[in-house]
Amino acid sequence: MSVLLCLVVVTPAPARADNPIVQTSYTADPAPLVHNGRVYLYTGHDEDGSTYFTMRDWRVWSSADLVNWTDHDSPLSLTTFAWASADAWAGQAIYRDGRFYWYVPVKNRATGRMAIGVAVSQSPTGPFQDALGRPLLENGEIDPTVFIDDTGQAYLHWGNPNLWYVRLNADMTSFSGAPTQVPLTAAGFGARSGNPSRPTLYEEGPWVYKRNGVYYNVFAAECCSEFIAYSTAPGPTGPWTYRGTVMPRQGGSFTNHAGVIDFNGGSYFFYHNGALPGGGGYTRSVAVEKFSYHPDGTIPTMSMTTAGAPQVGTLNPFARQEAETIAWETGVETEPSSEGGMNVGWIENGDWIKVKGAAFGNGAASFTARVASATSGGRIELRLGGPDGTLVGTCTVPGTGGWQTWTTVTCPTAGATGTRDLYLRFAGGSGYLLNINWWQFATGGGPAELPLRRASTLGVS
Ligand code: FUB
Repeated sequence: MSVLLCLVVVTPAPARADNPIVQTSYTADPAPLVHNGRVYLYTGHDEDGSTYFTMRDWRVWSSADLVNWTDHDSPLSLTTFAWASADAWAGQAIYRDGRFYWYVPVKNRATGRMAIGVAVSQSPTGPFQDALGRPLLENGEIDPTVFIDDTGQAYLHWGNPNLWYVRLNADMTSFSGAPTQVPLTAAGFGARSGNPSRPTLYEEGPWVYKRNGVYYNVFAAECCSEFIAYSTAPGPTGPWTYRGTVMPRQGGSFTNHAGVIDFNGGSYFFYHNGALPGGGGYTRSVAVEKFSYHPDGTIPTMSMTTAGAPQVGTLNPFARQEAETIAWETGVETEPSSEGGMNVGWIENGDWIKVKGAAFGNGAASFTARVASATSGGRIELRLGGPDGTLVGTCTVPGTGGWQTWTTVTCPTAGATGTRDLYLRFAGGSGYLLNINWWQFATGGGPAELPLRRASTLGVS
């Protein structure tokens, strides 16, 4: 019996899932972009309860560590394109000369056909404007992917059921020459049987990039369900050679869609599945895996996991952190904040937010949060290791008279040392308790008190 008890005590708790990346809404068609030490993740947005690809806007998320993701809301929607009527489907954003260009497929109201639009912004998180006021190009096909070769020449590939490319001009909003069709051969894209109108595995969702002198096209293959496959080429326009499977058919969504980056010395594969509660083919969620290219540059076959990528570094809890920076959550949602950015809301008793790998070092002495409540408030319990983990502090939030009427609360903390997963667990009565905009730990009495402490330390007070 004592041996059994001992085993129970020392058995570590199972690792908590961090995949899919976002739980506050359904996301699809990931397009990651590395910029200034962060990964910006551009996604589509499946409406709750959707029974078709009913998609009206796109979303942006960002992360410095690939596990804690910050919500940047929706800086691009169908309404950005006055000429678009529906179908905010799979796109990709890229940076060039101080601007971010986001290429997306949408339905052209005037023609009823799918067209490619381009939106532009000076910030990776928008807001984005329609760069042209009309489609960049239109041939009824979808899923643009963009890359800039070492020569400076940019290429846009897209297509379903065919595969096309154009050479973009340096302004990124016009192109030279006519759209060119890539020959879909069995050697280039694998053979499909039983479908004479689609003789190769190529289906849609190309992701074209260059790495170590090799051009890659990672694409959704052979609907339905799709798997992810890839081809390589010695040049940006081919000739392509089929290389095999990147990710088999898995995950409860009949589509999949790839995005591939290198970040901080690692390689990462983004995709989508139907893994969230209520998830499926039209309620998808973006997830990520870390992988290593084989020495010859080929891509290993990988499976979907619930663990996701390992954290790159740690999160600094002594720097102000947006409440909408989340590794995992249950019960909460996000919304635009009157103070800028987003806040977390719709918080009820028992809901929680996980922030992974918070580096407390020698210890935190206090916790400060920016909060609001139109009711009588509640409590923020600060726990380590799990939603029921060690309690290191409790902050009481009063009613403030409105969900966007913000005040700052500070409470003492004890026992938060080392690098731990932090859980903000919310407690109180029934109904919605409070909103939270940002939070920050301090080694002393709280951020507001730090200047005073410094002054008294210097003998100035
Ligand atoms: O999200 C709508 C469509 O589903 C995308 O354009 C395709 O790539 C597929 O994922």
